[in-house]
Amino acid sequence: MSEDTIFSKIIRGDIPTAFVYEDEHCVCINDINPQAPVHLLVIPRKPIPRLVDASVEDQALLGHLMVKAGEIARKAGCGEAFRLVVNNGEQAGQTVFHLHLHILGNKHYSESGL
Ligand code: D5M
Repeated sequence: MSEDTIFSKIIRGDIPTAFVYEDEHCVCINDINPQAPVHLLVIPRKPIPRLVDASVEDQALLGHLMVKAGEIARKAGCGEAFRLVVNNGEQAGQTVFHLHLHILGNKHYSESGL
């Protein structure tokens, strides 16, 4: 679980990628392999590998990501219907070991799917 993931390279600008949103704590990009009409990734600049690696020191940052996810979803036109997903660990489907929130918007889910 190296710190230098593809997301760190995107954040540093090594891989040119359009930011849908950015501030001093996080960036938001379009997912390269969208699973919903709106599929955005909210990524903290701090390279926390997985959610379970976050500590109490990251509490404010995690709250910031959630608040920004809501704002970004509204601006992307899916404020009324989106899921926020965090995959934690390989068995849960995590492929990039730099914490990120998936915003999955405007997809009709007929049931919880959990
Ligand atoms: O989600 C990792 C997500 O990251 C997955 O949905 C593809 C996306 N991804 C991977 N590389 C890129 C680039 N270069 N741009 C945009 N999106 C990307 P996980 O929860 O780890 O499975």
